[in-house]
Amino acid sequence: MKNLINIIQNSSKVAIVTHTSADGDALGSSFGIALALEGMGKKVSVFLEEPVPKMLNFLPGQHLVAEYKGEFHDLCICVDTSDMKRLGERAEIYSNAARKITIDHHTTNNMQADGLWIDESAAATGEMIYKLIKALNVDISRDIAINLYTAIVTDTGGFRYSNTTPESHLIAADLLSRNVPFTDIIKKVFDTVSYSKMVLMKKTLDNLTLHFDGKVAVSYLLYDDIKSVDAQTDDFEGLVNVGRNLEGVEVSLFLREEQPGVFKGSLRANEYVDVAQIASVFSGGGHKRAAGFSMAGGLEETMEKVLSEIGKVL
Ligand SMILES: [Mn+2]
Repeated sequence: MKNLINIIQNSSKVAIVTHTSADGDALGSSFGIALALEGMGKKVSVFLEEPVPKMLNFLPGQHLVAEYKGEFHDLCICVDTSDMKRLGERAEIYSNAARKITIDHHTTNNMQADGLWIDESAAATGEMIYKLIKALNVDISRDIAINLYTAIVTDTGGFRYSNTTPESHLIAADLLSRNVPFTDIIKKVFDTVSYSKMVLMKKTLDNLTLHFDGKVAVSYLLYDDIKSVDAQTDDFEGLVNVGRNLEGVEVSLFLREEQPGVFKGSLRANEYVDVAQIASVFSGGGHKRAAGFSMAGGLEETMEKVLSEIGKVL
């Protein structure tokens, strides 16, 4: 922390970067630290690969988003990112800066930095940014609090995931005391659904079937269904959980026809089935309870093949 503070205090032109497809923690951490540094009188720019997603467009600090034109920065701070590859086009901003700081909570981080702070026990990078801002002796404004609260609430799934700690709640409590509109934030990041996603959810429910005495749920979306609503990638997020959350289900399989005749499969297990092992049969991979694969073939054929592998494990 002393090292980080020293580097920050001796810098004046600071770039902030985070991973591609930036989520609530990535953006909340970026704008949180950016606003704090702006408050310290530094020239701060946040560089993003994509526009801020609609779901997160309420985050304060977006006036600091800039377009990189090859200018020099005496410091680049990279947040919530474990690997240079995840910086996409902006890797050069980080490599070209005179000094570099990386702040992250991923278990495997291989970034090079003058100031490297990795804390795997942090539920969100936002928790680390909170501690850093406190250590910098900068007042946590309402705008900073909105960013850090969003970072923590999204990475903990609304304090539901097992990464949530007593400290997550203590930090969130302090942030809430700064008049954070938490009901609005939670509604925006968890409950609000785009029309195209709602249509896809309806189709996913319509197509849901149960197998193996209700232990396995399968659903799918065909290429034409997806084309008909002009779906965005994040519209598919969580659709595999429709089946997974059904009482009695152990394994949920969700197939979406990415290209005609090519299915992207998502597998989720609740308690005991190792779905990574099942995915590996089809050259896929992932974690024990969450895995994926890609397979060419017709719908019936693909479903049968995967069901037969699930049956073996059950
Ligand atoms: Mn994170």
